[in-house]
Amino acid sequence: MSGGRLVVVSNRLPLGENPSGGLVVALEDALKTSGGLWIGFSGEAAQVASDHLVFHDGASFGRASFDLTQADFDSYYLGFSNSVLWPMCHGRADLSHILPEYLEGYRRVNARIADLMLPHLRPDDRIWVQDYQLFPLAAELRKRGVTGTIGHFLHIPFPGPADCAALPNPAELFEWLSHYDLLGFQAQRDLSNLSESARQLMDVEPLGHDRMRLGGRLVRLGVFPVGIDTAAFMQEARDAPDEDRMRTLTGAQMMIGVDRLDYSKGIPQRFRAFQILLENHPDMIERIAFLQIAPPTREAVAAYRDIREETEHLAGRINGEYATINWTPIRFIHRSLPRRILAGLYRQAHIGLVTPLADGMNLVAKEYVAAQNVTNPGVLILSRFAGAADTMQEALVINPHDPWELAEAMAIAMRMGANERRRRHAALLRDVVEHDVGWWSATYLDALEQAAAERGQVVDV
Ligand code: ADQ
Repeated sequence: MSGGRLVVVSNRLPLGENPSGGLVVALEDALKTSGGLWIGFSGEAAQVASDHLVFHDGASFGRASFDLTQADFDSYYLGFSNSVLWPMCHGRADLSHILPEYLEGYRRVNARIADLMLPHLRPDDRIWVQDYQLFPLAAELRKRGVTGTIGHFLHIPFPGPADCAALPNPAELFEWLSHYDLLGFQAQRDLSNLSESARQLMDVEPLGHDRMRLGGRLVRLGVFPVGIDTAAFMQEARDAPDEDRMRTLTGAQMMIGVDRLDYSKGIPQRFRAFQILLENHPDMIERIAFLQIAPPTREAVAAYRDIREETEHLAGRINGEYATINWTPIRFIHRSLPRRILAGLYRQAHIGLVTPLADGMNLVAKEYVAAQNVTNPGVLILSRFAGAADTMQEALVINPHDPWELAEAMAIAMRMGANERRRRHAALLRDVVEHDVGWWSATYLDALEQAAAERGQVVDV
């Protein structure tokens, strides 16, 4: 990068071991290679919000954290971020919960983060803001006199016009976005949603396919599909405990799902499809074992407690109905596992099941592919609604709302011959290797550099 230092800001600063959020995994890898300062929430609730950032050693780049009071955490994070923005961005306005104090808390926390950052910023910093919790940050920094380059990357889908219109004050979202020099998205779908929402709600026409004039400012737009640290993950999987020994522990071919327990991930839908598989293909009984790993998140939000109850209930019912003395159809683990163990489980699973109803990208799809043994790879079943489906067409791409189609895909995957599995896997692996997390951050930062060079130019509409 030809400009100054890279400053990354994200909701959560990774301080602990074994982080399970995709954003954390992706950014940690990206920052290792680019150097710079990473600012984020410490994870600590404070009695009184402190007036300075706390710096942490022990990483190959600078890390600085802020705390939040419980009230701020409740309104900014659980409230506006995860009870309003998350459901709207995932097409679930029906699960949103709008309260005026959520929006106030969201604005207040973003303003405070800008205050805390200000003394540590240099004029030539390139600031890269991550995700939906921090949409207003650029506007707050601009108010405080920051004129340097600021980019944003959205890890989740951008809402179309109907979901944007369901936000409490949709015009404010576009005002927040207008202060960035570059807006990055996971998939073309998101960029199109932004253009369409701006056109319908704000009467704004895009300028070609990659820029837009918002509030009198020029904003560049781009698609940058996030990847994983592919080489490291492949190595991790090769070093995992040997496959034959693990196989005897399960006795059947394994199908694996790995997700945060979130209503966007389509877990009940895949349980129902699995039940249809067992019903329609009795030869699969005792031959397929479904392992679902899903650590609960955001349990203070009611919709997340509901999804936990629903999935536990379904798994219990299916197990009660189909289990034999020697075999349990679904094993459901509510814990985060170390990456090394996860890599080994992916490698021995004959089917990787990634069936979100909406998903920015989905890194599990890429991890599953990277972990396979190339001479005897497993089959990826992938929802067409994951951003990953744009580039991973050699998976069995399915509609997760249709349990019959999904059950058939499971049966096809169980029976797929080694030649076809190898052909599909080779194509998928090529994409995951070429477009890894290093490629993602380098491509984004190049575009941010170009945006920096173009700043100040007046564009006539
Ligand atoms: P997430 O919604 O968290 O991320 P995802 O992309 O699947 O979804 O990433 C999850 C990550 O957490 C993966 O690396 C996975 O291995 C890990 N993980 C999940 N369950 C785990 C468990 N039980 N134990 C250990 N690790 C676990 C958001 C967006 C996605 C987008 C990412 C990155 O919602 O669409 O792909 O950010 O941009």
